[in-house]
Amino acid sequence: MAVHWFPGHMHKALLEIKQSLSQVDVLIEVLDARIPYSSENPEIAKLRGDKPCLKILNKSDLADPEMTEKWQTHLEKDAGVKTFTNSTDNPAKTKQIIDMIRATCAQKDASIRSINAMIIGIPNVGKSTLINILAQRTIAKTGNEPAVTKNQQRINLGSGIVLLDTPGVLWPKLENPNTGYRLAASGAVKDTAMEYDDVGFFTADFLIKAYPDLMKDRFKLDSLPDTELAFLELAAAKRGALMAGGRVNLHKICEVLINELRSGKLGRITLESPEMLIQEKIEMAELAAKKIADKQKRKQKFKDGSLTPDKKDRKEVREQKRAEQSQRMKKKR
Ligand SMILES: Nc1nc2c(ncn2[C@@H]2O[C@H](COP(=O)(O)OP(=O)(O)OP(=O)(O)O)[C@@H](O)[C@H]2O)c(=O)[nH]1
Ligand SMILES: [Mg+2]
Repeated sequence: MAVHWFPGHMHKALLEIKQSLSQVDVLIEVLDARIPYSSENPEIAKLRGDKPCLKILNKSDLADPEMTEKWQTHLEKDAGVKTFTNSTDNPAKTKQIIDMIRATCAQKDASIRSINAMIIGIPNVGKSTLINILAQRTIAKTGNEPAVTKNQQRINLGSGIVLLDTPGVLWPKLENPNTGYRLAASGAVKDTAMEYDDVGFFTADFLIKAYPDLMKDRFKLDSLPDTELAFLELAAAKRGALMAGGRVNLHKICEVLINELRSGKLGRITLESPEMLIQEKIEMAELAAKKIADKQKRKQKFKDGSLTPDKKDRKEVREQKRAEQSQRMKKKR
């Protein structure tokens, strides 16, 4: 199953973000530091043009610090992009964002006096929490579930900066299925729009390969098995996630794994690296090229008149029926 969640309110919110973009001096894209690529909105990337963009790697307290550094270097290769790591445990550092907003705008146009900054990002990434820290008061509603903010909200920070809080949005088509799983694992997708088991298997497969020591520690295992299924079975036995008769409750252990990942109990984990993404992009491009080639082949066959076996069968049946019909007509005459 590929994760898909794009309800009506998100469609509307994405449209409104696109409409407001022209009045915005600087775009603040709040990314999840655990999934900096999967949490980046490709629709906005297409529309941003040369508008300055500050990418906040948020929830960095939950991410692998070494990977966060790698991601910063990778993201800043893009012209006009600056990055900043942020988490709620250091509000004094968070306030540096205000200076960065000013500096970013001054670089582009020194004449800008009043700055409009729009905050965008996937659901549940911490946009409203960030705004409350910058505004030094609880002005935006927050909550540990996706889709808390439903409408745009303007917040005047004083000293010439106006922030626009926006509802968390995903995008209509997740080209890379792994992106869907990572978004779901991080908590950006509503529970009812994902299967815990699918996301749990995907996550377990990644974790036993990328963070084996953290998994051994957390589930008190001497060694790790090779497959995600065997790992989940062992973890379930350790946590008592069993059904009547002692059978393993895979659904339960998948829920445990995802919840502990989201809350940081498994340790500081990043679910993707720049290298993985480069590789996945190549694979997706190959797949897309194959699809186009297959389609062209089908079109060519249609032009040549060479029919597929399936179509041939149907043609024969049609011709047989026509012959029978014609026989019946002849008999009537
Ligand atoms: N560990 C950790 N949790 C955070 C951080 N920032 C925000 N959160 C938590 O993430 C959850 C979501 O925060 P919100 O600010 O409501 O997120 P949002 O992006 O506005 O979400 P929507 O309005 O639903 O799109 C809350 O439970 C916050 O406490 C952070 O830096 N670290
Ligand atoms: Mg919000």
